[in-house]
Amino acid sequence: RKAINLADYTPPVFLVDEVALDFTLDPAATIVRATLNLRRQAPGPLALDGRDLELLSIKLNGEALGGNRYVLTESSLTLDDVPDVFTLETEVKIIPETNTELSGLYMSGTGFFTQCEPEGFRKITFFPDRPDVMARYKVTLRADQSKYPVLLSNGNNTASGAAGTQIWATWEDPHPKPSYLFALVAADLVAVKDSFTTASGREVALGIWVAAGDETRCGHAMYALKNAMKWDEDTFGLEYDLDIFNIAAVSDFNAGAMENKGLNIFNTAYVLASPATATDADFQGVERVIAHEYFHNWTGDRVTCRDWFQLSLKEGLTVFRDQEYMADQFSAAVKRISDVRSLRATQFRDDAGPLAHPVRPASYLEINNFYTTTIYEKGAEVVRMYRTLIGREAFRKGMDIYIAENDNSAATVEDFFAAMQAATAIDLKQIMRWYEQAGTPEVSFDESHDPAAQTYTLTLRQHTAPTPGQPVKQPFMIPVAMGLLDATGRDIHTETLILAQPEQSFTFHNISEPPTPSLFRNFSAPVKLQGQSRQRLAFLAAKDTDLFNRWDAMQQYATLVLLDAVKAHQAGQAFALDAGLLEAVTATLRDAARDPAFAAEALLLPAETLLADAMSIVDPDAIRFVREAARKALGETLREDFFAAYAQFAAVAASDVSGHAIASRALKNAALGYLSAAGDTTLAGAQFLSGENMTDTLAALVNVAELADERRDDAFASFYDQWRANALVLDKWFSVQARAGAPDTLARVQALTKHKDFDLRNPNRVRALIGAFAANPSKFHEASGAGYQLLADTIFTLDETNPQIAARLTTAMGSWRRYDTARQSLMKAQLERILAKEKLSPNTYEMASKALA
Ligand code: HT7
Ligand code: ZN
Repeated sequence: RKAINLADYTPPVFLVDEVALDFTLDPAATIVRATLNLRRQAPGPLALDGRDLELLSIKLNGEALGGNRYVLTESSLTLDDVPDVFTLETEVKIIPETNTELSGLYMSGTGFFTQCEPEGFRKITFFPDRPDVMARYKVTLRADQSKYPVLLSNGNNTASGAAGTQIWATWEDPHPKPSYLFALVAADLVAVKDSFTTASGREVALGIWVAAGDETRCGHAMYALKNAMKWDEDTFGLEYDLDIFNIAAVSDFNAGAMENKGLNIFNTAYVLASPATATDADFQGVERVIAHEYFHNWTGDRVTCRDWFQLSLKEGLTVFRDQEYMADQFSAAVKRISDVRSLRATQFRDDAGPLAHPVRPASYLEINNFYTTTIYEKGAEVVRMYRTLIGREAFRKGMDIYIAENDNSAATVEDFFAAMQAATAIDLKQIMRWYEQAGTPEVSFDESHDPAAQTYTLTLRQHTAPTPGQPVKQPFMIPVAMGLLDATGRDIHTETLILAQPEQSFTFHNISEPPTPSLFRNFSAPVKLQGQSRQRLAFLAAKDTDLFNRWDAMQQYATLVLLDAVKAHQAGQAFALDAGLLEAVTATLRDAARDPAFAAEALLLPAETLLADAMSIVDPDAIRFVREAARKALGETLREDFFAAYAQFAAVAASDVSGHAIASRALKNAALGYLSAAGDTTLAGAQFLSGENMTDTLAALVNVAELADERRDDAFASFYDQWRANALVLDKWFSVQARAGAPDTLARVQALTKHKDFDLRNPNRVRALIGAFAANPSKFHEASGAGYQLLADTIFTLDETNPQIAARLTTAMGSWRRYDTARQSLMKAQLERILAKEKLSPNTYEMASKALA
């Protein structure tokens, strides 16, 4: 497959105004009849996309066409000689039961489901499968009533009936939409129903459709849906625009969920939650994803993307919106901390490697490979920077303009820029570089204080290292939210500076004493700030008025001391706990009651992957050794305090999922982690046995998993016995084992790939075992290379059934050049083996070849 380039975009030759689809659903032979009303926009032939379709008949304006009137290839149907306005009818056969890619129409557990974004619709019928062709859909579904009693599609159910053993239903969607937002469900499901009254008084019927027995675990999803609907009205003035909103849950799904117009399809992992089966993080995941998909109704569905290069236009904006929603539900600072933690752990790493790409890529081989943290999370940071630069009021005005100007159309990143620019007098031109250039800018600073003039001058410099295909970078427009602190920690000045040049100086007046600058408050730009001394970090960690920067200073401080400890360990020296780290952890712990959710975040040491990113040659064993030694030393030294915190925060009901309860459990389980690291494992064992709440049970199990003895084996055996029938909980059983630091993890994961409950066809299970293992730095990178072999073997097999997931797993070896020569050659050999595979998918080809380039 050849590269698709943004520069080659041309508008569609034909638009489709209306489409009528008629499905006779059968797992082995589904018949799809499509009637397209087409209208010419430009000279040229009609070229329709189509893959894995058996063409049964084709008619133009009612007249059957012979084989000489069209050209059929593996991926297209082209008609040269067609009028400017006409109707095309096609009839195709497809085979849902053999569709293991989970793109298009496929079977899963309870019945038929679709996934059309980005290019799945072409596996259902011949169509101009591109987002700038927006049509009105009328869909009729026919299926065996006993097996598939529920028939759903987009929009409103306008007619239904039965004929013998078959039932049928017609759905009409009044809103024009691109093909990627089409959906159908024909399955044996039950509904949890509710309703929502919009701000203007319209009643919307809400349904969450799940397998029988799962209705009891839909309460949080329904709560989140109604809450998100209200929030979007209150925050952005955006009201839902149909009379029905349905969500259907499916257990085989390549991603988290899909925002199909009026019929969202969800991975069960983001619908089902009860305190006994889902962790607090799962509850928050459900709420976040429900809100995210709902918010797409305006930022994605009503205003969609012109082409897939604009993907971040809907995804970055919608992630920003879900981040803001979640920040409003709980603690804004803690939400920001956890978002930045994950941005640094995933996006920063990608931006520094061979798979780095801009928020708007210029080229791709396979668009499925571009659903990345750069498009989503860095894209959200770009939207946030607009708001930081122009302020909340102008941003809201810009959003109103964006929606009004682009409603019912397919927009570009330039359209979003134009709307924001129209709302402010600040010249935003340079912000476009964030869409065009990959890489994470590094910002350094110098400062000087003039006591006589009472001025303080801050000089900021930015530099961005080359990324593939972009050897030279132009300066970014970087908002620097900052404060100047006096010696007591009081803010004497706050401002948002704009750093737009490679180097810029800012002078502040009436500054009598040398202040301490607190830069990039609340993480005002996705950059790496360099050159902060330990002394300064310790001061900011204790005093900064910005909660995010207090946390960040502590993280940066811990990173510096742990990296020093890694060097000492590599030089054969014994581990010694840094006094400043001990002091900071002690202060956090003793002050935890003030804000337990924040304290729980602050108590977590930087992840192994973050420490790895700061090393020129990554030493995964030394990193793990040192991080564990620090946890053990802190646990031992502060044993009394950790026990006290554990007891203090233990008194919350197992069924309580309020913010207070979640924060208490987080703090208690952070204490449990340190006590377990210090060898106090009885507490974890007891918590595991008494657990009626999955957060507590799993936190205990994570610690027990580190013990390579029968206590661990008994715990996993009993967990398995209790939860074997619950797929989502069993996923946890797999992933805790794959993430463990115990010496035998690799062997256990190898054995688990043969377990009867391991299933390569189920993406959740693959992510739970193989994805989790590939994210376990010291075990995946075991010096023998057996971890790489295990991953590559999985990719090899999986590429034949589900190339999207296979390609995603391949990225785990993307950073191979960062390791020692022995590991480099072992990873490289596996990537080469994958690349040499016969009939390798374009998905995996793109990732493996770019990783090796
Ligand atoms: N917009 C959706 C993306 C998505 C997806 C992409 C590729 C393969 C399967 C997929 N399922 C959903 C989800 C979202 O970002 O909201
Ligand atoms: Zn999305």
